[in-house]
Formats: sequence, structure tokens, C-alpha cells
Amino acid sequence: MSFGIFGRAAGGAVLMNKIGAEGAEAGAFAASVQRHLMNDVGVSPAMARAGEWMRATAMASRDRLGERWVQTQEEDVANHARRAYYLSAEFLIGRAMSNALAALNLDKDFAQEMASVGASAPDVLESEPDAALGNGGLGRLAACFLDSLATLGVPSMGYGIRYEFGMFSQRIADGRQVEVPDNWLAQGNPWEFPRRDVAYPIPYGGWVDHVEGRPVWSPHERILARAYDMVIPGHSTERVCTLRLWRATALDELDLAAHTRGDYSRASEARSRAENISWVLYPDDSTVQGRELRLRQEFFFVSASLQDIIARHVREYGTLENLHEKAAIQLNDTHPALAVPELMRLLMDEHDFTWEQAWYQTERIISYTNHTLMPEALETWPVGIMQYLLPRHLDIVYEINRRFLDRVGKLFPNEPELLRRVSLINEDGERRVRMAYLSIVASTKVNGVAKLHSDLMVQTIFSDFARIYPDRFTNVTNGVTPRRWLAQCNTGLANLIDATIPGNWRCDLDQLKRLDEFAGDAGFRQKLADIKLANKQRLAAYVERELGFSIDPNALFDIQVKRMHEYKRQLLNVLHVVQRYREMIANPNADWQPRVHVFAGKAASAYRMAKLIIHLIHDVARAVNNDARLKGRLKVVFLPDYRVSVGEKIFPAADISEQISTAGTEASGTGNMKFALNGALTVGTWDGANIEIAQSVGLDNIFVFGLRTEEVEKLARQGYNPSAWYEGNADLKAVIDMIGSAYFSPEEPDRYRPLVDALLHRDQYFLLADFAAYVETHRAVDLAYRDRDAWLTKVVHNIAGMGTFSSDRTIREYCQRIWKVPAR
Ligand code: 26Q
Repeated sequence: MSFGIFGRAAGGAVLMNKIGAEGAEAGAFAASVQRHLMNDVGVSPAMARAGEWMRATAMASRDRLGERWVQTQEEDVANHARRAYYLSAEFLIGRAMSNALAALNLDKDFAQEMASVGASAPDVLESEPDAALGNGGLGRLAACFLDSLATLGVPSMGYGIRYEFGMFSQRIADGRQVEVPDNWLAQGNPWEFPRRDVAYPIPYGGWVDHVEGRPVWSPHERILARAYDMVIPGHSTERVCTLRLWRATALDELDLAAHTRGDYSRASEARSRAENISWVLYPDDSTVQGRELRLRQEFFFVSASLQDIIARHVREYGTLENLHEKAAIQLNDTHPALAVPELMRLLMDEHDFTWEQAWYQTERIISYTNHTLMPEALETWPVGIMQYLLPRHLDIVYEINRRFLDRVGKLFPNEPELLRRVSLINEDGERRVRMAYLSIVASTKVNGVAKLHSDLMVQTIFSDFARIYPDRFTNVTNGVTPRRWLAQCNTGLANLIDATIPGNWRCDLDQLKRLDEFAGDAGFRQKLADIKLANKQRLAAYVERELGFSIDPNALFDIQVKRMHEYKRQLLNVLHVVQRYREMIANPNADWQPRVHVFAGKAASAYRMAKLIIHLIHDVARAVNNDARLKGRLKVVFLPDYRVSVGEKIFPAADISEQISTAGTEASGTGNMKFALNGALTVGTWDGANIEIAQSVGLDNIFVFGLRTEEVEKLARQGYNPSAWYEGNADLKAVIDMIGSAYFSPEEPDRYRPLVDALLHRDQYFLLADFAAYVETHRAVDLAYRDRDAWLTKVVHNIAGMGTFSSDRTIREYCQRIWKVPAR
């Protein structure tokens, strides 16, 4: 193609205009930040501190996002768009600023502007508190999904709870976890748009009458759900996604009658009862206790969200007849499963649908994602609590069950046991509603979150349902957003990728495949090595700041960060560290690979064993880090208060990613993806998405070890005897004895008795059976790390193989296979 002078000149003029426009844009943004600083934050540029610049910048960004929000809404209304609604009790958003600036293309201008006013851009970004409205993987997945929904331009909304207190902050005192409330709204939330005109009454309790054959629910109380919106920007698009979070308040701020009588405590009681509901996030990950307040929370956000969806639909179409054509609702696990009876109730009791009409729509609108096979994490609610809190919903659940069992009985006659097994009501002992079964029966599709997990789901916990509904079950493997988890958290690597391959990999992660070609390029590998070193230095500086403790960036960084849980086997990692320690003491002059073992993660407040493991990590760290015989070649670090913003510093700095759950227990994992995307090699079991990562990056480029799911099952069937494994391996015995002795806890010799007893007599997660293979694998890791070129080659293949683990791919699959909504 050739350009005439005219074409060139014209193109040049366009370019000039664009630069001119962007320059003006940047100037306008700087002015807007300053205006917000003076008018809303109330401080002069000369006096402003980091947190004040942060708030002013957030408000200026929010203005821009508001414009995009209005535009997106108008488009969706004009197009009569079918929308996807993501219902989740958790959204682990983290910080919003870097992401918003990147999406608005203002990141460089921001850095310049901060420099010109003498503020430190990194300090300003660091002053933003994390929005920690989630526990772990499930909540963070929801946040990655919003990013992809916006970026793919999917007409969509997230719905959740605006918890006053998010995930607790974790402090460590004498090696023990201490939970501190997370008052994330203390300084206000500069990102949210309170929608004062969007509020719905939420009914609870009371009784159901039948008037002329129609059920009439007379609730005992009503509270109000008020909407607060966060705008989630898309990247390389002006489209945004809305996250609508509900806050609970009293319907009548004051019980006026009581107030007039002078009964002030009665008056304020109603208020605090109501506000309790969105007060605090339950900090339990994977275990479920049936607390009434939790059920109130679940119904609260489900009912508000459905009323909102219905109101929007009626506004746009004037009828509900085509609701199922315009709305797809995804349940993020069973926490929003009350959407099933609530949608039925709203359609029948408030909009005069017949049962058949309401069910026809419900079955087409709702889908359910399962995130765990662990029996203790499957939600069930005592019928008594439901009867008391949601009597009308219990009736509807009974009727769904009656019709369902009727159908199953006809499909599979002569199988009374089947009816008992699949009943939505568990009749063994205290009668309970099985929320997963309720979700399946009402869903268009039910999906697991990685191939193995989806297969096991239909083979184990839901096998009866797979017979009844063979076409309902599917898999959608999780993903993570490459914007936050590569472009923003690892600018060094992002710049190198920009300079190496063409195309917009940030929004088309499959482009990373092209990096494979550069595996053999020594110059490229050296740049990768330099970037990794810089990231390790950054993490070392953070460790120094947080713990006053220095680590060597040239050592191998071996990292395990995730919620503390027995099935995730942080304890297996500790056993290996202790084994290494023993070997190093026995042979101090050998050429040991210097290593830093980093741990981080929160334990549920009531989870004794998980807390004991945190204590053990600290005790082992104390012994190892102060043992002069090791000459600094082995260090153990527990980084407190793991959260999204800490993850952003950790993932880019890892050499080794620990993904060592017992095969068959980790549904997917998403940390595994974040590590590999940032150039860490995985030491992992054949579990969850590790399997698909291995298949994608190649078995030569990952360290797989341990029993497979079938082998674990076989061992369990044969009668697993952990003490035989203990007796049969001298190293393992010595490691466990060392922990059981007073070696690491001289001030309390019996501290680890419960832990050692559990290992020797139960070992529910087969640590002892996998120990030898795990230690062996780490020897192979040390050897591999010494061959720098070979190691870096593997690193390249890891990054290059991660395209498929973008949450953009995941969301496209949901759009095509489940929601039937268009995506870019
Ligand atoms: C339920 C009822 C009452 C209180 C708390 C809960 C509750 C809260 C959170 C139960 C479970 C969770 C979180 C589960 C979770 O994070 N699961 C993880 O989901 C990820 C995303 O799919 C997967 O990658 C992980 O494998 C899975 O463990």
C-alpha cells in the first residue's frame, strides 16, 4: 500500500489532533483532580497528603466513569439487550484506582501529575484501602468476572452486599492470628454512587394465610435495601459493568410511635436490627454454620436484586411475559439459592403468574455454579429456621420438591432410595433444605469450575441429578483478569511483552502464545530474569517494611498464598521445610540452593487447626531464620494480612508456586493461574485447574507430584493407615517427631500435639502418603533452578501457555453456553 502526500498529511493531521485531544484530556483530568481536592476533600494541593490525593483522584475518575455508565445504560436499553446478572454474596475487588486509571488511559498522566505536584504516585496508590468484600477464591473470581464482563461489553450487572465491615485484617501476635475489624468505609468510599431513589422493602418472618385459595404472606417485619453502585470499567472499550451492592437500613428510620412515647431504646432497636444485616461479611471460607443472620443476609440481597431486575424489566417492556428472554441469572455457589423460591414468589404472588408460568421462566433464567465438592461446605438450612424467617419460601420449596419427586418417581419407578437421596429436604435427623439440590432443580445449566471438578461433580455429589438431567451439567474452567494480574501488577513484564509481540494481549491473552518463539532468545531470557529479580527486590522491600526482616532476592522464592485450610496442605509445605532444615543441619557444607519460603493466608476465626498451622509456620520460621548453621540459605516468612493488594506484590515475585491440595479437593484454584502468568513454575498435584495448566504449558514445564484422585480413593477404600507411612519413612518420622517434640515450641512443648495426633491417626488429606514424592520434587526443583537457561525457557513456556486462563475466555464460555448473550 502506498500513501500519497495527501493521505499522509491527512493521517498526520488526525494523529496531531488525537495527541492534542489527549493532551487537553490530561489537562482537564488534572484540573478535575485539583477541583475535587479543594471542593470535596477540602485541602490545598500544597498541604495534601497521599490519602487526600487518592480521594481527589478517585472522584475525578469516578466522574469519567459516570459518563461511561450513562452511555452503557442507554445503549443496553436502546438495544433491548438480554442481560446477564451475576449474584454473589462476595466480590473481592481490592483497590480500584490503578485499574480505573488504566481503563481510562490516564495512568501515565496521573504519574506525571503527581510528580508535578510533588506527591509520590506509588504512595497515593498504596493509600487506597482494599475493598475486601469476600473471603477468597470465589469472591475474587466474581471480581475478575466483572472486569471481563465490562471489557467484553456484555450487558450485565453484579449484585451483592455492601458490607460495612469486609474480610477481617489479620495481625500476628506471638505467632498467633488475631482478627481485627476491617473498617474499610471509615474514610468514605470515593468510588460508589449511592442511588437514593433505588430501594426495596425486604420482608421477613410472619405467617402465610390462604385467602380464596391464594397464599397471602403477612411478614412480621420489613427492612429496606438501598442501592450503592460501583462502576467497573472495561479495558479498550468505553463500556462498563455495574456492581450494585445493597445496604440494609430500617424502613422507618425511627419507630416514631415508640419515640413519641419516649421509648428511645425501642426506637433505635429496629434500626440496629435492620442494619445488622449488611454489617459484616462472614469470614468463613468453605465451612458453613447455619446462622440465622447469614440466612437473613442471603435473602436480603437476593430479594433486593430480583425486585430490581423485575422493576427494570417492567420499565423497559411493560410486561414480565418475556423476562426469560431478557435476563439470565447466575448463582455464584448456593449463597444466592433463595433466588429460586423468591423469583417464584414474586412472579406468582405479586405479578399473578400461575405456578406453571412462573416455573417455566425460573428454569430458563437461573443457572448455578458449584465451587466445592467438600460435604462440609454444601449449604443446608434447618427447615425450622426457614419456616420462622421465610414461611412462604418454605412452602414454595416444598411444592418444587413435590413436583420434582413426582417426576423422578415416574422417570425411575421402583427406586424409592433415589427419591430419598435427591429430595430437596434431607430427612435424616433435623430436617434441612439442601440448597445445592434446590439450585440444580431450578437451573438451565449447572457448572463446575475446572474439568476435573466438573467431572467429579457429576460422578460423586450430583451423580443422581446427572441421571435425571443429563444435559444440564457442564464445565467452565475459571480464569483471571490479565489486566490486574499481569498488566497492572507486573509493569516490568507487561512492558517486555509489549516490546516483544504485536497485538493487544491485554484483551486477547492468546497472543501470549507468540512468546514461545522467544524461549530460545538469550537476550529475551535475560530481560525476563532481570524483571523477576526486580519484582523479588520489591517484595523483599515490602517484607522488610512489614516485618523488619531481610530476605535475599537472589534466593529461590517458593511461595504458597491462599486461605489456610487443611485440604490445601500448607502443612505438607511445612513438613518439607523442616525436612530441608534437618538435611541442611546434617550436612551444612553441601551446596544448598538458597531458598525463601513465603506463606500468607487467613484462617477462619473458629478454625482451630488452621490457626495452629499458622502458629507452626511462625515457630519454624523463628528456629530456621535464627540458625547460624544455615548461613542464611533457608528463610521462612509468613506475610500477615494476605489480601488482593498483597497478592499483587507476591505473584510477580515468585519462582515457585505451591499448588499442593490433595487430588480431588481443590475445585479449581485461581492463584495457580496468577503465579504462572507472572512467570513462576508450579509445584502441583494433579488437581483442579493445575491439570489444565500442565496440559497448556507442557509437562516439561511444571513439577507435578503425588497421588492422583483415583489413587487417593483407592488408598481410602483399602483403609489408609498414616502411622504405617510414618514408621516406613525415617525422614518423615524424624520431621514429625521434631514438630511433636519441644524443638519448635520450647515454651509450650505440647503445642503441636493435636496436629501430630491428627496426622498420625487420621491424616484426612493424605499428607504422609504424598510426603516422599513432594520432597523428591523439590530436589528436582533445586537442580532445575541451577540451570538458568533451562529454567527461564520453562518460564517463557509458562507465560506463553496462559492465554486460555484469561477470565475473558471464561466469560465468553458463560455467554455462549449458559447465558446466550452476545459478547465482543
Ligand atoms: C457459606 C455459608 C456461610 C458462611 C460462609 C460461606 C462460604 C463463604 C465462602 C463458603 C464458601 C466460600 C468460598 C469458597 C471458595 O472460595 N471456593 C473456591 O472457589 C474458587 C473459585 O471457583 C476455586 O478456584 C477454589 O478452588 C475454591 O476453593
